[in-house]
Amino acid sequence: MIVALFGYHNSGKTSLFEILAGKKATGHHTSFSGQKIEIPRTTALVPDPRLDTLHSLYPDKKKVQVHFEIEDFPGLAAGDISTSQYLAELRKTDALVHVVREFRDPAVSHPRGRIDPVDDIRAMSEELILSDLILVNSRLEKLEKDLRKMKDTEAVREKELLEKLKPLLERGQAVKDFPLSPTEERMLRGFCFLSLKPVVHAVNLDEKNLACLTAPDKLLSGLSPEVPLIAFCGRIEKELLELEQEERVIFMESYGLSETTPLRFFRKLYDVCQLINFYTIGKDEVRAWAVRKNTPAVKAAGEIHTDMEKGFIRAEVMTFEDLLKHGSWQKAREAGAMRLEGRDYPVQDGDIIYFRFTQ
Ligand SMILES: Nc1nc2c(ncn2[C@@H]2O[C@H](COP(=O)(O)OP(=O)(O)O)[C@@H](O)[C@H]2O)c(=O)[nH]1
Ligand SMILES: [Mg+2]
Repeated sequence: MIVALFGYHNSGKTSLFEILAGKKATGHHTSFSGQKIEIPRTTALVPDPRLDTLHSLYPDKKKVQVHFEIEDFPGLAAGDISTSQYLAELRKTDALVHVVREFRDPAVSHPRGRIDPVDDIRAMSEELILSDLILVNSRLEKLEKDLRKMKDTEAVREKELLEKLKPLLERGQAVKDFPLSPTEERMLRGFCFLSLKPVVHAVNLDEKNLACLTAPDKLLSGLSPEVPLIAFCGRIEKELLELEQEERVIFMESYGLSETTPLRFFRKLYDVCQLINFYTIGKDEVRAWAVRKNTPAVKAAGEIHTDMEKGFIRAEVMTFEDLLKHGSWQKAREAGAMRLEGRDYPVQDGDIIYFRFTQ
């Protein structure tokens, strides 16, 4: 899964990139000039207290966390986003993280000339919708031209769907607010609409507002409570990267912060992308896997290996809580905590699964 950090210049994208990677970026170069675009990428491990607990029960095995690819997009000036090359890159990603500046520092300029995170969120959301409207308009023009030359029922259907979508975008609504049937969703998939992608707004707080790290909505009055937010403090947290992990935790606790930014960040991202984790205890490793909510067991098996999906027999499942209560898979199984589930079983968050399959 690829996650884009994007937003205006100097909002703190590179700072957040480093915080999520857990280290300073070296040889980091984000640039955007004309048609050439450079987007550094890093692999970020998803912090997972449940996996840590499981691993503590099997300390001889390797611990394997879920990882995401994080991309540090070049900064935007106001109105910049409609440049096609930038958009094309953004469309390739799976989730968007809009980095929003709340910190005040006269030495760091803001492309919109003032610090107003609520207005930045509104403006950027509008830009995403606008970019989709431009896409719809140019596709409609092409379809109309083609249909004048030749009859094509597929093209007619696509045109009808886009014509329904267009007024919605013109009114400033996102594609994700438009209820789509599975067929319609398939028809639109190729467009990679930006306003259909999951979005989290990551607010880069001023040092003096650190107390709002877990409740940034208090600082952003007038914003709908449904807008997904997380907060971080680029300046302080970047300094913490110089410290060892344990010292970092002590420092954060001294500010009354029990949860790190990566932990809060990925929790919110999971929520917005509708992801859950299941776990496997293999011969050599204890491992976390991310899947969409309601993924059937057979597809979850396919995440591990295509052979497991093809030869799926059944899933042996227990909850994380049951395993923890009994101390090991074997003991929990003996106590009757293990269930047998078929291919359509919707995997639940925290399930520990052993897949039976034929090769
Ligand atoms: N005062 C203050 N400055 C910050 C904070 N976060 C980032 N900066 C500064 O703002 C500038 C831009 O940060 P950077 O992460 O490179 O932003 P980017 O342009 O979005 O990648 C740098 O000089 C940072 O040191 C913050 O929380 N407080
Ligand atoms: Mg940067």
